[in-house]
Amino acid sequence: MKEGILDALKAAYRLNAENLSIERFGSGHIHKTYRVLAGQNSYILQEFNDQVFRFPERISGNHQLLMDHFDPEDLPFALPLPVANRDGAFFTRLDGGLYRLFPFIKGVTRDAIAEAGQANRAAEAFARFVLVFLQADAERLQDTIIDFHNLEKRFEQFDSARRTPQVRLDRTTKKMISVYDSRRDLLEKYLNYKKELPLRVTHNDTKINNLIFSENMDRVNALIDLDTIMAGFVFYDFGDLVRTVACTHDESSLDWDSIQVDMDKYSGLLEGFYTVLGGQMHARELASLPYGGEMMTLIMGLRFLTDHLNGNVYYQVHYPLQNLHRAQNQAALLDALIGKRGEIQVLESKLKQKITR
Ligand code: GN1
Ligand code: MG
Repeated sequence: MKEGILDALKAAYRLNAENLSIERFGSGHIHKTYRVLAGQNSYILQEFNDQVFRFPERISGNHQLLMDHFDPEDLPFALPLPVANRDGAFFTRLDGGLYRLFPFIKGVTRDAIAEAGQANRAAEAFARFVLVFLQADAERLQDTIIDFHNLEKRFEQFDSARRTPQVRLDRTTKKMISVYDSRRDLLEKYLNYKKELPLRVTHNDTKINNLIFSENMDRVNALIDLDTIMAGFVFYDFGDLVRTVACTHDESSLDWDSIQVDMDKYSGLLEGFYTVLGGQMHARELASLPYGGEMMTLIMGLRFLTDHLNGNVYYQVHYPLQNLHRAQNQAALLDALIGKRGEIQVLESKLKQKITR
């Protein structure tokens, strides 16, 4: 954090405290996040990544649109929006960077989850988010990142990165290129769903560390990282949860040879979505959920590999090969998910019977 930022921040948000203290916080890959202590008060400060989010005003516009149509009382957890600065704005330009301040919500975040009950609570929270806005006209939301989950466009970006790689194509990189290349059958499915499913208000970044749980993990206190709320398919939100919860190792693990699907947690997730959204969505939407697990794992792996080929220009990395390793990890998870299609179908039938009974 640059010198002088804290003083500027104090002025911009009229923070009445002698001393501010600040430390890095969380494990997000895009913005730089800090926890700020200002006397008795605690905040989250974010150095906003406007290379990734090129239209910050669209984020505020989307949030405004949703707040106009929805009553926070309808959700059993908080959706923390930024604090307005002394000019009434949600973004503050300080020394060339763009910053936001959020109220600090007490609780814990996790990159992985310990048991199926917690998976179920996480899924119910994300499903409730979709449910609350189900009647909203999702197409009035603006795209805060264009083609964010557009699998076709992500394959095009991958193809273009392959043509002009910024890194040496060693054996592993070549192997990963061919692994991801061979998954275009999932793109065909995507294009079919695109023709038939309705767009909903979706969160689009439902990785598990975007929930704040109570200390003992028995309830969800808040749903965070609201920048990617846009029109999307419900399977995106189910899918990113599968990717980050229903696996035996999280996306940063290097032990990809041991990655398996955790079927108890998977079942907890599916049950959470069925319980909240089962009677509310079209049957085809409900049936598309398992595809989301595969598609979101594929798209993240593809984006990690593309970023590796581009020389790590998008995601924050702790070491040069990290994006390649993330792509290897996601490829293994995708394999494991595809291997579980039969078991997942059995699970779906059971749950369907349960909700129609
Ligand atoms: C990014 O910001 P964070 O870490 O929650 C990314 C997601 C990916 C995720 C992979 C705006 O999310 O799409 O799923 O990393 N967000 C953006 O871990 O690209
Ligand atoms: Mg995050």
